[in-house]
Amino acid sequence: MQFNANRMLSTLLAALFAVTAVVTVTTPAHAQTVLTVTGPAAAKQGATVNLTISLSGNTATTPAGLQWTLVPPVGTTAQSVAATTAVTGAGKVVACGATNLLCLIYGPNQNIIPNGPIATITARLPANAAPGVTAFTLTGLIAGDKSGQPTAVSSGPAYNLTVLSISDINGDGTVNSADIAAMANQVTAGTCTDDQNGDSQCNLLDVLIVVLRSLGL
Ligand SMILES: [Ca+2]
Ligand SMILES: [Ca+2]
Repeated sequence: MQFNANRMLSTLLAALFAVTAVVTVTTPAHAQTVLTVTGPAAAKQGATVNLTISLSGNTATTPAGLQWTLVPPVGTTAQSVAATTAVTGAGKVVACGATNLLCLIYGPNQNIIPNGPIATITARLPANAAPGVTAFTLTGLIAGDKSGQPTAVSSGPAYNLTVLSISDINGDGTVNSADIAAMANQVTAGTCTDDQNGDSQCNLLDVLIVVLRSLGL
């Protein structure tokens, strides 16, 4: 009986090893080029946000160049675009359209674009952006290898930004008496980080605007 049990155990282990070996052999080993956009979890209406475009899955031969279009919430304007040092170190430059954020990374060489952050885009949210969750997406992706041939590229997980009301002084997602007090404190303390009406100063009028927003008006 003991012999049979040991034999059965040996047989099971052998079968498990065989299955593991098959799985190991048949698992695809190819990498896929993936572009991802990330940024802060939350920002206030009218705020400037820094967005990072990152690459993963490069290989020894691709990508040598990339193209994408960043589609931000309506009304968002791009302030600047910069390649990371990893990209400039590979002899590449980044260029984007002024209005449509169609961007290219290319260079006079066959160097491969490295994994990790590849470009930083600074954008300003519209002052009237609707509070809540809004998405930035990457579309129109094109990748080319060092011979100029197209290669597979896809976009990573969606980047969702929570837009906060400009009157949500403490950034907790609601506008209430705490924000009124915080705005009043900025006036009396002479600090002014949350100017409500765009006149570059904080005074009674800014407090009254926060009061109205707290009332849902
Ligand atoms: Ca608040
Ligand atoms: Ca003001």
